[in-house]
Formats: sequence, structure tokens, C-alpha cells
Amino acid sequence: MNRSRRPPLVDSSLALLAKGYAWLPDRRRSTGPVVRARLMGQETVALHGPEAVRFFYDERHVERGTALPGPVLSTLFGHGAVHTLDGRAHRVRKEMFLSLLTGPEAVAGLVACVTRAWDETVRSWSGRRVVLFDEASRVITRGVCQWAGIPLDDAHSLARHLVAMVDGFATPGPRHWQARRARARSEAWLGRLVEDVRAGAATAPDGSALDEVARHRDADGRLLDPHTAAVELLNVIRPTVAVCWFVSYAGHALCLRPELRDRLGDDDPAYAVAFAHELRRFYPFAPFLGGRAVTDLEWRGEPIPAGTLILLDLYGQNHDPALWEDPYTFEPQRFVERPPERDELVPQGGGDRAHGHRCPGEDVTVALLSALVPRLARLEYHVPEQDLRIPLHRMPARVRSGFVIEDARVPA
Ligand code: MYR
Repeated sequence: MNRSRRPPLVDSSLALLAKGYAWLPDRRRSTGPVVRARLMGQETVALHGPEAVRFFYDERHVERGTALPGPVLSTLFGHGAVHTLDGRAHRVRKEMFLSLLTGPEAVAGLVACVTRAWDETVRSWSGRRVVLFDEASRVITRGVCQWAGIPLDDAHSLARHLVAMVDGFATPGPRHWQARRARARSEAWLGRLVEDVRAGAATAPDGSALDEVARHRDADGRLLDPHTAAVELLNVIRPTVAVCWFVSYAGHALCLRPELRDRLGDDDPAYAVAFAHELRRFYPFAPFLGGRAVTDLEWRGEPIPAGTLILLDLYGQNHDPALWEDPYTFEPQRFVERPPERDELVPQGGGDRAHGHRCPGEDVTVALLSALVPRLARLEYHVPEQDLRIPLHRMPARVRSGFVIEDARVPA
């Protein structure tokens, strides 16, 4: 084994926390395409690039179930979530998400609920100072709960809880504990709702996410226990609400490149989709994904022993100059000229969505952004002085101010 192939002795977990999204790309620039490190005491190899995506998503190489750290499950995904399954158990559970979140009808239904909530809400922004991130999180919460058949008393507090779960998964500080509390409360509430639906004490509209999750049977033929059902309902609504990150990034992008507003206002759906893809490529969201080598592997001549933690560097790949011209320039036009290939643009993972772990909500994300961002571009508003920095050491990153707008007005 040569020097570069020896697992490092020094643990890099603190360096990762300190540098965030920049940690892996920096390491790659200094050590070459395959990064070897030790994280949380575990031997780790990080890969990136379309070929690495295909390697990572091959179940003969990498399993996901054992790779997610407890703190990530206790905040972001939930214990027992689809993310922790492999093989047939994963396929059967994933099928439920695919039937809910993919296909033109499902996507259009969800987008209609969210855009209605947006159109009703924006009028209330006039004469006020609003934080786009917060407003978008509430609008999407209202829309997605209506679509999912989940009765909602207080969109503000559910939106706060859903955002907290995402915001606190990668930090050891107070945000993390807030995320754990938000998850515990939300799981308890939705677990009770599922029990009520099954007992006939609450109704779930036919075919709604609440109905489908309550009736879903796993690979063993059994209903989900109420806790797991709550976890999976959250796995439908939370990532949808997380689109608020990209809505506030859209405000940021339109502030940096105001000339793009006209093009977005032109009612050109292809351009709106290209803009959505560029938001997902350019701005930091999921830094990387993790899996575990199921057997002794080799990647481009580099040995990867069974049990090694394998990271797929999503942020690095989305900014790799070998894949993207001027990767640090925000340019939606790149996707007008050439739609992204499956394993090239990977903000929400890669590989085959139907069989692997690729996010089933990718179409929903693109469709929501394609509907909301042109609405934002058509809105007239003032952008006051604020902190527009997006520090890369914070995971997940976000615009510091949340993107504040004033005097918003829907043009006649
Ligand atoms: C959501 O599911 O709510 C959307 C947010 C997704 C962020 C994804 C981050 C994945 C981090 C996995 C860490 C694995 C470490 C081994």
C-alpha cells in the first residue's frame, strides 16, 4: 500500500465542521480525485464525477442503511426512514414515495396547492418588510399539507419545525438540539394522526399522502408502525418545505443579476426550468451523501476495503470546472442550451431514481421553483441593506439575512 492509500490517522471531523462545503473540494485539489480521510473515527473515501455516481449507486458496491450517523437520523431523516433501507425493503418503501411524488398529475397537484398559497400570501407583503426564506417556508408548508391531506392549525410553527430539522442536522450546537426537539414533536403529532386515520377518528382524502402512508404495507406485508409512518410523512413534507432554501437563493440570484428578471417574467417555461436547475447547481444545499462499501472494492485502481465510509461529493461535483464552464458563475442559459444529464447535475443525488436512493422529490423541486421563481421575478419590491453573504462553513448554508424584501407589490 503506498502512502496515499494508507487511511489517515488524524480525524478530519473538526476540519469538516470548520470548512463545511469547501472541505472536500479543497482536499481534492491537494490530494487528487480520490480523497482519503478519517471522519468520526471511520476510514473514509470521497469520490465525485458522473462515473463515481454510477459506482456509488450500485447496490453491489455501496449500502446506505448503515452509513447515516445517528445525529443525522435523529434530526433530518428520522430513525427507520426509507434512507436507512437497502435491497427489497428499500424498493418497496421507495415505491410509495415515487407514486406520491412523481408523474405529471402528482407534481401538478402539489404545485397547484403551493402556488395558490403563494398567490394568497404575497398580497399581505405590501407595506411590510418580509424575510423571503421564512415566508416561503410557511407558504410551502400550507400548500404541501393541503395537498398531503394533513390538517393544519398552525402553519407558522410547523414550518419552523420542518426548517429546524434540516437546519440542525450537521451542527453539534443549539441548532442541533432544536432540530431533535422539532422532530420529536412532529413525529408524535403525525403518529397520532396516522392512528386516528386508521381508527376512523380522522379522515384522509383518498390517494393523499396521509392516506397512502397510513395504508402502506412494507416488504414484509405489514402496515408501518405509527412512528415509522410519521417519519415517512415527514419525509414527504419536510424536503418539499426545504425548497424555501432555493426560493431565498432565487431572491439572491435576482439581486446579483437583475437583468434575468425580464427573461423569467416572459412566461417561458423552458427558461424557468433552466433557472431552477442553475439554482440547484450553483447554490450550496446537500454537501455530500454517505454510504458504506459492502465488500472490498476498487475505484480507479484505488483499493476501498469493505466497511469503508464512502462519500459522494455533491457540492464539489456541481462546481467541478471539468464538468461546468465557469462553475462559479450563475448562468441559467447553460441549461437552456443543454439539459443536464442524469449523473452530472446531482444536487439531490444521482443514479436511477426508480431503483436507487436518488431523491424522489427532484421533479417536485424543479416544478415548484419553475412556478414560484417567475412569480418572484414579476413581483415589484425593494431590497434594503442586509447581509447577503452565504458562509460555506455553515451546513446547510443559507443567505444570512434570509433575503429581506420591502414594499412588495403584485403588478396589475
Ligand atoms: C431534506 O431531506 O429535508 C432535504 C435536505 C437534504 C440535505 C441532505 C444532506 C445529506 C447529508 C448526509 C450526510 C451523510 C454523512 C455520512
